[in-house]
Amino acid sequence: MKLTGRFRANGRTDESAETDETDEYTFDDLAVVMGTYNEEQAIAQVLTDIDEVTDGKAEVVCVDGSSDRTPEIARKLGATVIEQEPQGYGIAVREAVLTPDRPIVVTTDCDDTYPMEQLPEFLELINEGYDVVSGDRLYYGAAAMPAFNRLGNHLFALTASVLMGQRVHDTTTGMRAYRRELLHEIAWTENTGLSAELLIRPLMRGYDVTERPIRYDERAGESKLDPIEGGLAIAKSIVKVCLEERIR
Ligand SMILES: Nc1nc2c(ncn2[C@@H]2O[C@H](COP(=O)(O)OP(=O)(O)O)[C@@H](O)[C@H]2O)c(=O)[nH]1
Ligand SMILES: [Mg+2]
Repeated sequence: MKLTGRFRANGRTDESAETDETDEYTFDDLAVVMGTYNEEQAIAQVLTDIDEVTDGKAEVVCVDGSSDRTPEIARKLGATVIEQEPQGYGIAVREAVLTPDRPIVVTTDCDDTYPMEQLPEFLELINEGYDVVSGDRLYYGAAAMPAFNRLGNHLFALTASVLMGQRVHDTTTGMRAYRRELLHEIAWTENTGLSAELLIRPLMRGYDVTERPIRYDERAGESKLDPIEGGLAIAKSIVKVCLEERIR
């Protein structure tokens, strides 16, 4: 486990920053978490990919609201499954990110769209000192994303950038790595807009956040988010969270 930490942008230094400790986080320190809602077409592939890439070392947590075989498949493949009535993306993902005891928490969707093969790169960036590493799907064009969603995601990122005064490129990505401690230091309020909130609050509080390009694949199974209703909720969350952080 890594004990070192560089000077933190929010003004704190990790306790052992002055020691010569050079150990780094490994996959044994990593938990991959997700909300799962009727994802039986995708879950086996997603969990197998995580297992292969991390040599079976990452802990996997699924917060599940399914009525299909998703939780059964997840348990069979070694994941911890927390059952929860389906109440929306953010209610599930908030529970998921707060569950692991491991120091690094990575989120993903359970739809086979996110590149688990980039987990080593995300871990490496945390080891370099970042608090949050955020996957930017729009960098490579996100051709697999419906055009309406792609346009919406560009607009969300632009709006958030203007309101924050810092350029971000993908505010609604499902794939990020976080230091566990920051997930517990901040109070999370959003549901559909949680993904944006998980980027905006750390950024506006001075944590070290970086975006990295990721590939984005065709989804296996149906999307659980309505593009119009969900898009409006996300836009509202972005404005609300940015304003709250400004006056904090
Ligand atoms: N447990 C739970 N998971 C959810 C809920 N809504 C969405 N999810 C999961 O959250 C992730 C993101 O949803 P997804 O349909 O991929 O959204 P999209 O990427 O915008 O199309 C997926 O893994 C879903 O299964 C919910 O109400 N409860
Ligand atoms: Mg998805």
